[in-house]
Amino acid sequence: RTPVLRQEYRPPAWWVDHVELEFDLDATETRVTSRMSVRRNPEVDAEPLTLSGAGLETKRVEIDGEPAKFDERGADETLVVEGVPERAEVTTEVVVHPERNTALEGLYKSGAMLLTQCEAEGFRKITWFPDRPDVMATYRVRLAGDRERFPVLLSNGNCMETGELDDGRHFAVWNDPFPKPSYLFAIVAGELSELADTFTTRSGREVALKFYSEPENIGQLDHAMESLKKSMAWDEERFGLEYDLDVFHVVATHDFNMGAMENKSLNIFNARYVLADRETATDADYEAIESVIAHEYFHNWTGNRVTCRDWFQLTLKEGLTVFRDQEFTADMRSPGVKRIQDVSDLMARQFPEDAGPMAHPVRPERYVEINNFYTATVYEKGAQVVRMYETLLGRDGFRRGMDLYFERHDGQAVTCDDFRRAMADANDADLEQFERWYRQVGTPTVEASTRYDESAGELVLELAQRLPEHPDNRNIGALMIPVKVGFLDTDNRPLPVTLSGESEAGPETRLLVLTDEKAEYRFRDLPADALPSLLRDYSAPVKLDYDWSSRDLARLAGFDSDPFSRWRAMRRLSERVLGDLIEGRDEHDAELLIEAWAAVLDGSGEDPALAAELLSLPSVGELAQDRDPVDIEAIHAARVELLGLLGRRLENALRERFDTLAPTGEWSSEGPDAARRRLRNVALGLLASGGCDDAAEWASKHYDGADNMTDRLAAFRTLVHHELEGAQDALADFEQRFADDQLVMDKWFAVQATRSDERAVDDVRRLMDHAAFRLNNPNKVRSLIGAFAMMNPVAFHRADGAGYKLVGEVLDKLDDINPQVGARLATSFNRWRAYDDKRSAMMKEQLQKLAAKKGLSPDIEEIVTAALK
Ligand code: DPP
Ligand code: ZN
Repeated sequence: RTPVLRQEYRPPAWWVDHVELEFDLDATETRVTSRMSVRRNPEVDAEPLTLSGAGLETKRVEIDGEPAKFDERGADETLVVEGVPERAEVTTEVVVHPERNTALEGLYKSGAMLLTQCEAEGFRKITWFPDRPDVMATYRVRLAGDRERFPVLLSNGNCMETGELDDGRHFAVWNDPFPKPSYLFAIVAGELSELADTFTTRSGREVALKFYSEPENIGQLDHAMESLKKSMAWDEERFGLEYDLDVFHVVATHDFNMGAMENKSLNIFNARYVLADRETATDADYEAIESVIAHEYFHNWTGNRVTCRDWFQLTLKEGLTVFRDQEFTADMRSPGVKRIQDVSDLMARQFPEDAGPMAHPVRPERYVEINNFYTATVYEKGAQVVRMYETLLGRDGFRRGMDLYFERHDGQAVTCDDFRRAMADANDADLEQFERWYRQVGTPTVEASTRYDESAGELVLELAQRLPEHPDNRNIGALMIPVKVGFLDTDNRPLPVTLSGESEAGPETRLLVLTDEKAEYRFRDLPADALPSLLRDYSAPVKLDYDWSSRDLARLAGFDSDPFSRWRAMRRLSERVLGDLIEGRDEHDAELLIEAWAAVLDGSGEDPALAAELLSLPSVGELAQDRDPVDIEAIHAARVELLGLLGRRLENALRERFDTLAPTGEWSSEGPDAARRRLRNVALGLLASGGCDDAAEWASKHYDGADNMTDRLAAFRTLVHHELEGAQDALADFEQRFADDQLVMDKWFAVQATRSDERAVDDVRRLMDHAAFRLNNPNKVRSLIGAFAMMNPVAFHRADGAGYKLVGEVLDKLDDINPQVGARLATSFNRWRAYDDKRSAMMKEQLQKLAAKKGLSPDIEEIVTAALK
C-alpha cells in the first residue's frame, strides 16, 4: 500500500459550511441522510466534489434537490459527484449496519446502546463526507428512533427540540454552533441513566454537566463528575480557558477502542476511565479517571476550538493536551511523584517504540493507517516536547505563547509550526532550531563528562549530543536541548551553580541550553569533588550518558533535591546490579542497593508515595530493551534473585512498615491515605519475594480484610504471582465476588495473564473460554491477551513458542473483528530479531503467516511489514 506523505498536503477543493444530518436509528439498519452546504475553494484548482465513505449502501445523491450524476469508486472508497456548482446543497442517503460493526469505528452497538467513534476516519463509515480535519462545518442533527429502546438521544451542542412520532418512536434535534471537523462528531442513543450537576464558569455561565451510564453503573459516576469540575476550574485558573457551551455530556461504554474521545460537548469514555467506587476501583484507577476526564475536557480548547490541519499534526493536540493533563495531575496530587511516573512510563513504552521498526517523529512523515499513529511517541514524547517550551520560556512565557496561539488560531485547523511560531512570537524568542524536535526519529543521547581545571579553579562540564542512526535523521543537525543541572557537596547539600565570569552566586538548579553538537560549561566556586546531578526533572526526552560511580548513584538516590533525579539514580544502581547478575558476575553492588533501600524505608514516613516509586526494580521488559540478544530467562532469574535478597535483608523494616502504615481515619483515594496503601502493598510484595515465612498468611489476611480494591487487588496479585498458599481460594473468591463487574473481571484476567511463569500461556488459553471473556471487546483483549503479550515476557517468550502461537492465532481472528486493536497487539513481535535463533525464527513465522493472510487489514499489514523489513 502507498503511504500518505506529510509533504503532500493540499488544501481541500471544497469546503462544507454546514451539515444537516438525519438518523433513522435501528441496530440492524440505520438510515442516514446528509445535506451538506458545499462551497468551492477558490484558492485551489477546480476539481469535482470528492467524498469519502466506507461500507456505505448508497441510496440517493442529489444536488440542490435534483438527482446527481455520481461515480462510486469502491477501491479507494470515494464518491465523485459531477456538476456541482460553486455553491450547492448536496444530499446523500445511505444505510449502515451498526450491529455488524465489530471494528467499533463509525456507528456501532455496545450493549443496548448505539454510539459513534469518528476519530480519526470513522465519520466516513456513517455518511459520505470530505472526512479530513481541515474541513470544519456546523452541524444540525436529527435523531429518530424507538422510544423504548432509545429513550436517550444525544449529539453535539445544544438540544433544540424533542417530540413524539408514530409507532412508539420519538426524536431529538441537536445543534452545534461551533464549526468542527467531522472527527469530533458524535451521537449516542440508548437506555441510559443520568447523573446531573452544574458548574458555573468564572464569567458566570452555568453549565449543565451530565454523565450517562448503563443503569446498573449509575452509582459509580461521582468521582468522574468531581474530576470534571476540578478540570474546568483548573483550566480557567492556569490557562484562562473557559467552557463555551451550556451543556457538557460524558457517556460511559464498555466497548471502546481507545481510552476516551473528546467529541464536542459529548465526550464518550471507555467505562474503565469513568466508573469507580471504593470496592471496585484502585487508587491508581481513581487517578487515571481524574486524568483522562481532564484530558478530554482540555481538548475542548486544544483540539476542538483549535484543531489539526491534517493527521500528521496529531501531536499538536495530543502532545499539548497530555502535557496539560500532566500538569493538572501534578497540581492535584504530588508533582514529584507524577513526574517520576510520567518519565518512567515514557521509558517503558515510548523508548522501545523509538528503537523499533515503527519509530517515527512526534510529527510523522508518512502513514498507511493513521490509527497506527496514536502512539506513545505522538502522545508522551509529544508532551515532553511541549514541556521543553515551558522549560525554555518559563511558565509565564509559555502562558503568553498559549494566549497568542488562541488569539491567532481560534476556530482554525493548524499545524505544529503554527504552535511553535506562537510560542516564539509571544516571547520574542528564536525557536527555528526547535523545529528539529518535530522531525527527528528515535531517542537522542546526551553524553556528559566532568573534569576539574586546577589552574582556573573551575569545574568543567562537557555535553555532546547525538541522534540514533536512521535515514530520516540525516539532515537534522543539532537539537536545542534544555539540560537542568545541579551539584551536591560531600555532605550531599546543594551548591550554587555559578558560571565562570558571573559575579553573583547562581541558583541551585541551572538551566543550560545545548544548541551545538558539543559544548563546554565552566563553573566557578565548585569543589573538585562536587557531585553532578544532571538532566534534573528530565528536562529533555533524551538518554543521558554519564558515568556515575555506584556510590554516587546511592548518594543521589538518597539526597538529591530533585525527586526525578533520585528515582533515576536508584534505577541506574539497580540496573547495574541486575546487569552483573544477568551476566553472572560475582562482584556486584547489591550491598549498596540494599543500604540505599534501607535508607529510603527508614525515611519513608515523610513521603510514602515517593518511597514506593524508589523501591521498585525495572521490569523484565525494560531490562530487555537494550539487550541483544535478549536472554529472558537470565533476566528473570536475576530479578527474582535480587528481589529475594532485598526482601530477606530488609524483612524487619518491611514488616515494621507494613504495620505502621496501616490506614487510620477516613478512606480517600488520594493523599496520605493512598500513599500509605501504596507503600504498604510494596512492602507486602517484597516480603513475598523474600520468601518470608508468613507472607502467605499476611497476604490472605490482607485480601480478606480489605475494604477497598487497592488493597484487595495488591493482596490478590501477591498471592497469585508468588503462588502462595491461599492463591487458589483467592482466585475463586475474586471471580465469584466480582462476576457481574466487567471492569473488575478485567483485573482478574490481567493478574493471571501476567504471572511470570511459563504455565501462564496455558492459563490464558483456558481463560479465553471463560464466560466473561469476549474477543470482540477491546478491554477484554487488552487485559488478557495484551497483558500477556506485552507485560509477561517470561511466558510470551516460552521456549517452545506456545506464547507466540497463541498471540498469532488471536491476531488472525482480531484482524477480521477489530484491526485497530489487533494492530496494537501485533507490535509485540516487533523485536523478533533480538532473540536467540530459535525464538527469532518462531516469531518471524507468526509475522509471515499474518503477512500472507488474504485480505489482511491495512492496520496490521503496516505493523507486520515494518517488522519484517
Ligand atoms: N480520544 C483520544 C484522546 O483523547 C484521541 N483523541 O487522546
Ligand atoms: Zn487526546
